[in-house]
Amino acid sequence: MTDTPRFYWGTATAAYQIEGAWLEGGKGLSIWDAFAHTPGKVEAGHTGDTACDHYHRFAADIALMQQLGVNAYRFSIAWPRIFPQGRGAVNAEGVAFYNRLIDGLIAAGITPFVTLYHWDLPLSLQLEQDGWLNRQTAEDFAAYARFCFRAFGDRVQHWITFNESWCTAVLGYGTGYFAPGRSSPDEPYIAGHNLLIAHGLAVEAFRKGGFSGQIGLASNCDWREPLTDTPEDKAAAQRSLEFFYGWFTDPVVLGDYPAVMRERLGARLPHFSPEDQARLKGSVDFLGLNHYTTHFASATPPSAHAIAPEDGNGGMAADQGVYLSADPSWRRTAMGWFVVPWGFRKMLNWVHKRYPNLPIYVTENGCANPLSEEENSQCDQFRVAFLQAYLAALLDAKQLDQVPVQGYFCWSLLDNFEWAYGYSKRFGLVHCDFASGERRPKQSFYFYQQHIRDHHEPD
Ligand code: GBH
Repeated sequence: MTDTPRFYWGTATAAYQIEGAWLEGGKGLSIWDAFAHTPGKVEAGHTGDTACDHYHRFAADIALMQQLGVNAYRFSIAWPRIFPQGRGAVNAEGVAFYNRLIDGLIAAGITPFVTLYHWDLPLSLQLEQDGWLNRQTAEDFAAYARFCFRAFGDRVQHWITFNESWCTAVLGYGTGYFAPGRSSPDEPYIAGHNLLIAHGLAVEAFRKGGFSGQIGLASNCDWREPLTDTPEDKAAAQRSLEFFYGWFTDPVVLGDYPAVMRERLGARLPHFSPEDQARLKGSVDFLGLNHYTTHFASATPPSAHAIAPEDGNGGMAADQGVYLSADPSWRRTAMGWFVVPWGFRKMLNWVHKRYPNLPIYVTENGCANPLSEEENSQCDQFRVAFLQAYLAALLDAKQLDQVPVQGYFCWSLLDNFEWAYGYSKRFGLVHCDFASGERRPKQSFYFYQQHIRDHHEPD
């Protein structure tokens, strides 16, 4: 299969957020099944038990993507569908499901980008060995990854090992907002370390196994704009970006954590053995960036409009010695995230400058539309305006700044299970009625369809 460099316009989803069928097809339980079924963890007690029922409706979803005109689709494989207990016996029905999905995409002319881990760790690995706090989980991940390369690698040429390790580490082990719901100052750095080791082991299996194609990570980062142009605030913004994107990207490109993390965290930040380091350095063929918002960063508390560290940052802001704030004139999405398209352009430039020579895929970008507007109609004007502005920023970075961006994946194809927010936040280009499963394209769907037509790059 040849892979000529061309621009990929796609959409993105994740298994637990859309598949449903939580007890079907031989699937084992994941930490998200357990977390969502724990009272008080997810808004309104929502779970991903049925979600968008994509497990049964995937063919209709492929047809929707064909109508949209995307030439790529990023989805994740549910590890517990392949190995219900995390390791050991393979579940053939799970393998068959992803074979049908991948074959259907290829028949529709859509290139699959496969994420191996989008947060749904097999529950048994959590209960038996403390999940990502234990290096054994990294070994188990590598075995699962190797199985997927063998099973699907004849058709899948684009692999993403981990989605947003920052979220797993900080929200899963720092604030406890996400599964497995742990809350500790130090565990995020231990979990993050084992996630990186798992990535290194999987990439080693990929490369030594002689599989063709590209492999990388999808890491999230919000832009940090210095609040003032003092050297202190500029350093604070840079520090914050290194603690955010650099945490998971410096090791896989340069071979170790950013120096500023070592300085500030001391013994709280684990060390890589020489073998791990050798495995990690240069272990990505591309950089994946999930980007949603922007904040100001400063070295001293801002006089106003500060964002409490509880807002998604856990204790990490204190570790960084950074204060976050925002401009009160910035519009906010239904998540409360600020809409700052120029931050996206700066973010892309920062990534390219720190890690030159690597192609970049924007593996996620999108917004939750304010519900009042969306519930009444398909007229998601807010999302249309958001995409218009963020896509313009993307093209500025690509064309004017020469940042080597090779793809953009809009989050998300469908309204879906938005983690701790349940179904209360809608990110889809397509409206999903969760009671009936009915799908209906929104105005933003037609906007993105037209955008893709206007920016099609011939193969
Ligand atoms: C992604 O995470 C996930 O990959 C995806 O599964 C999810 O559905 C989607 O985005 C939408 O949430 O509170 O102002 O400090 C998003 C990562 C990390 C982006 C935290 C916003 C904090 C904003 N998010 N960040 S704030």
